Amino acid sequence: MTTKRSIRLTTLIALPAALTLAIAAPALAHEGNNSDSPARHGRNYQADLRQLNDSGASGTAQLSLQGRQLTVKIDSQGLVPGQPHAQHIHGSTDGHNHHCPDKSADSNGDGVVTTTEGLPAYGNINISLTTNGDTSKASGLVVDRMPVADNNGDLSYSRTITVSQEVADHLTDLHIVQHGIDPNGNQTYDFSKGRSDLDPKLPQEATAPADCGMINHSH
Ligand SMILES: [Cu+2]
Repeated sequence: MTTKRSIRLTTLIALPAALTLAIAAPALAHEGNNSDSPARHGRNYQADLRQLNDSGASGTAQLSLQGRQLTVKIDSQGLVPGQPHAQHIHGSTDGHNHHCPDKSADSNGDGVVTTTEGLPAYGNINISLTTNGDTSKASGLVVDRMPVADNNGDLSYSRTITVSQEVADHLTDLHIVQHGIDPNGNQTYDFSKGRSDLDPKLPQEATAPADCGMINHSH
């Protein structure tokens, strides 16, 4: 019994170390780079997050890229207090001209641009900006690994992730979307706007986009 427990504990402790190594390895691979290459110095980007769905949310995302190591820092205000906010980098890296949607994307006219209605404009989830673990599209709605706004509706997020070369090369074709709105102002996600078109177990309020910003070079 004791042996079994200690093995299990060792596995739990060893796992984060293995993950850390896996994340660190690509960075080491860049050490041979020519010192003049942009990847060596890093490149900086910014996205001004503007409200969607009259959410009142706004924010700034600052991104820096070293090789394929992308650091994403987001500071937002006006989000639903105490609630998780799914956030993603949307868009594709194959030359599609995606952009943040406007109200005309509300195709059924119910006053909410849902994630599905916005999809033709902002494209699919490319990266899920989770707080830990997987960052693929598959984690898009894993709300227990998404950042939570504080009691004032402020949200701070910072994480360094390894991205594909395609994403590193096409960051300015992509944009950042934060989700979660509260049209009836009761400070929680409820079903007043129906069920989420993405996952019927979740309220529409939890998955509808709150703000969006295109990723641009910053100087
Ligand atoms: Cu999204």
